This record gives sequence, C-alpha cells and structure tokens, in this order.
Amino acid sequence: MSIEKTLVLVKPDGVARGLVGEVIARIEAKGYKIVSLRMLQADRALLEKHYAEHQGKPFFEPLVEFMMSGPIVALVAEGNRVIEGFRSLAGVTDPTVAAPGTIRGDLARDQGTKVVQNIVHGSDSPESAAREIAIFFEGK
Ligand code: DAT
Ligand code: MG
Repeated sequence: MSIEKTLVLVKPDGVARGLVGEVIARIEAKGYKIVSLRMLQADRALLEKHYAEHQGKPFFEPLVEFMMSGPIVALVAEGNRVIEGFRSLAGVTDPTVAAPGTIRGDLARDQGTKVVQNIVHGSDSPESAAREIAIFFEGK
C-alpha cells in the first residue's frame, strides 16, 4: 500500500481556542506522522485558491472571511490511508451532528454563523491533497 500525505489546517477557531495541541495529539495518537508544519495568516488570494471548488456557493465569502480572521496552522500528515483516516478523525462537516469522539464532534458546535466553524480542514482525495499541500508548502 502506498503511503499518502494529507493537508490538515487548524482553522482560526481552533487556534483561538488553544486547540492546536489537541488536534496534533489526535493525529499523532492515531499513528500518523507530522512531516511539515507552519503557522500563518492566510490572505484572500491563498484562500480563493484553496477553496476554489466552493466559489459561487452562498457560504464562500463568509468562509474566506472566517479563514482570514486569525492565524491558522497548516500541517502535512503522512501514513497509509491518511486522507481517509484524518477525515474520519475530523468527523463530518456539520459539528452539530459530527460523532462524539471526533475532533468536530467533541470540540465544535453550531455558533449561528453564516459559515460552519469546525476547527479543522482535511484534504478529501489524493488529487486535492497534492494541490493543497503545494498551495501551503511549495517554496516554504
Ligand atoms: P469539509 O471541510 O468537511 O471538507 P466542505 O469542503 O464541503 O467541507 O466545505 C468547506 C467548509 O465550508 C466546511 O468545513 C465548512 C463550510 N461549509 C460547508 N458547507 C457549508 C454550508 N452548507 N453552510 C455553511 N458553511 C458550510
Ligand atoms: Mg472539503
């Protein structure tokens, strides 16, 4: 089986609430390896690239605004089936119904905002992972 890499972001809500260590601990406890890590303030150009698939959706602008609202942590995790494995650790998009035991299920809830604030991003396919890792780490 081939070893995969995935892009994980700890979003501004996760950083502001002091949950960077908690997210990293869950990734490492599961047995994945952190191979790159950086904290940054994302700008609009970077986020429009990262979230290109969501351009035109009603939550797109609130999503970009939210992601620019504070520092984020970007990391690359590595391991067999890590793309699927991290999505499983994160839980489903809507934190209200994300299963207890997952990052979103345990640590996030509906805040009544236009965009769902759910602590983490994880790539959803090998193609997205390669594209997103390049956006956050190429030349860094
Ligand atoms: P995921 O982050 O689970 O891959 P996604 O890629 O569909 O979800 O959407 C990106 C982010 O946008 C998601 O983490 C939270 C927000 N979002 C998605 N769908 C939404 C909706 N219907 N209403 C508000 N925010 C939404
Ligand atoms: Mg997604």
